[in-house]
Amino acid sequence: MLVSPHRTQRPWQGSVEKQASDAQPQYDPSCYLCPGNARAGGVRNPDYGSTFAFTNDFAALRPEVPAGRIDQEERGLLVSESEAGTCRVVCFSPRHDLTLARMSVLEIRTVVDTWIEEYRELGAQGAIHHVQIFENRGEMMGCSNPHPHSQIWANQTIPDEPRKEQEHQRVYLEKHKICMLCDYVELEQEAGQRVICENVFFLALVPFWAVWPFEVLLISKIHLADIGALDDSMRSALADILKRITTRYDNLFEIPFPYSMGFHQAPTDGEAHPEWHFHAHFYPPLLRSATVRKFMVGYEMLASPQRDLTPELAAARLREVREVHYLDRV
Ligand code: H2U
Repeated sequence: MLVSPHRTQRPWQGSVEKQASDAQPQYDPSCYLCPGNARAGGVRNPDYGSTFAFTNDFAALRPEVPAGRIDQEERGLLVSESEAGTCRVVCFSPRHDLTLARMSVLEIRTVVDTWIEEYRELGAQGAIHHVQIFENRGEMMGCSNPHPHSQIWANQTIPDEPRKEQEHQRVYLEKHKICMLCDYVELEQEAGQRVICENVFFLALVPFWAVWPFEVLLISKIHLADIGALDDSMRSALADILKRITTRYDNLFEIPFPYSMGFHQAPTDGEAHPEWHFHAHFYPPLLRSATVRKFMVGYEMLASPQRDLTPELAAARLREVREVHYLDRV
């Protein structure tokens, strides 16, 4: 990771994103996620009153895929394998105009409960070994609809990013006889300069290794392998910290802040995973303002990631904004 904070002083005549769309209505008759509306393919959403989960009509993963492996000319160069799984969509609220930042902690708690139900139900299926819960927020991140929602992709094999994390956590545990993220939480709490906010069970910080300018790592302070291990008060604590992080993000540039976020946790492969420590990553694209994003191009694509402001400065910026949403201020 190359850190070069002086780079933000360079003049910017490059791309300027358009501001996120204007305020949304509470109900949009043309939205395929609003209660009572028809989705593509004709299925009609129920008149739901809190969260609503359904199988993605355009699922990238399907359960009925037969097992298969092709190694062209048996040279080990062009190898393809089939992958079974399923994709779900979780609507956070019937309200089209809300976001996590504008929902109450109690409402977010129902989202946490739904994620846990989904994680458990999907993970209990023998052919599903990994459950990825994530949210793409904002047009800049390719989100197709402003209605508050997340996705879940559940499949047979552990995908690349969690597999790399699993491997590093396993090696660290073997070497140091302590969980890597338990160690890291302690170090960051002592240091303090990368911490953004915390509650009894969770710590939000800009990680030392952050690639994106305002990247955030949300870590459970207690050693837990997965979201299913959260008890009643931890679930509420997760809802609380999610609201606080997303509110701080929105307040930074006073816009609905775009990001991709997702949970990383133990796979559902029936094995013991003492190395896994439950956490979430937030990857927002913005750098200088509401309209100037960080481009991961050139050196970043071909050599190594480079960041334009230090993680300590990013944490200070996120720490100094308030936890009252700019739209809720009187
Ligand atoms: P994104 O906005 O993050 O793309 O999520 C919306 C998902 O909703 C997307 O994966 C699905 C898309 O496939 N979808 C349906 O399942 N049914 C529809 O009628 C439209 C969109």
